[in-house]
Amino acid sequence: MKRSAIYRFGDSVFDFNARTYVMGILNVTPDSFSDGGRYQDPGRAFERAAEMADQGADVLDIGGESTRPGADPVTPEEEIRRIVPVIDRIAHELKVVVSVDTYKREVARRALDAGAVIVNDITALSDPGMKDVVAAAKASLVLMHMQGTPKTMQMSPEYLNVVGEVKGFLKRQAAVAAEAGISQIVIDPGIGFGKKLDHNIALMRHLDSFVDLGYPILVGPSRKSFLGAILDLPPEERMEGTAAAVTACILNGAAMIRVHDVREMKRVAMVADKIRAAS
Ligand code: HH2
Repeated sequence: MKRSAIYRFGDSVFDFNARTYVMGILNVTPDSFSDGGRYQDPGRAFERAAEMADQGADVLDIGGESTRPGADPVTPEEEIRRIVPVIDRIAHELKVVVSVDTYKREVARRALDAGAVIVNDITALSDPGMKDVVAAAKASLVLMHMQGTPKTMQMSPEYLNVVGEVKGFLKRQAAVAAEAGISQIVIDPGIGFGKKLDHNIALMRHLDSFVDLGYPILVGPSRKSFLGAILDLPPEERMEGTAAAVTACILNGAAMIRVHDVREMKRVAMVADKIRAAS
């Protein structure tokens, strides 16, 4: 079924047929794999948010718990303490759509009250109360695929058919979300979440096979370890690799990219969009 490619996030209209949208990453955490520890202070987090908005971010995704491989979970109270003041200020002072990166219903509820309009759930509704929180707030939902949990997901991820299994999972979870009354759903294959190098590559190479589910596709390859595995470089030197992955994903149907390097990836997306649109 072909669904509308036009989504409304608060006052902002996103036409996913027209271009690829950029989601900037803001981790208000001590331990995220790339920007951990840099934006724990709410003032610095806001400055970084303003900088990304200025660089052309359409959405800012605010997270308060690292989900890098091996990370320990934090309590909802701690996550709320980290992110709610930052979300509140960004939502009131910047002209950007705010997304909250959480899989916990209490955190989502507080973030939505503070001005977030998208819940980015990396567990695609593992918390059974999440769908009702999102539906009640008339918010939008990102459903991401992960095999296992961040603590254990990279130990030995296995698939018989990674593209088919991830697609089937996202289709089922999108149906659950739609049934709960959530009308704006975005799907994400979850690059790096319980996936080996070849799994990540297959998902990006065959991203076009998710298009017929009818939902905008988000991908988050930014600075991830599959790039480190290919290039043998640390996270801060993976920008060119990120650009290559972003381009491939856009040509294969991505509607939104989740990135650290907003200014650079916005430029990459503009060029990739031109090539995608050409006849
Ligand atoms: N990746 C990360 C976190 N959230 N959400 C979606 N929808 N897609 C992703 O690929 C994704 C995500 C991991 O990256 P990051 O936020 O940079 O690091 P950390 O989890 O260490 O905070």
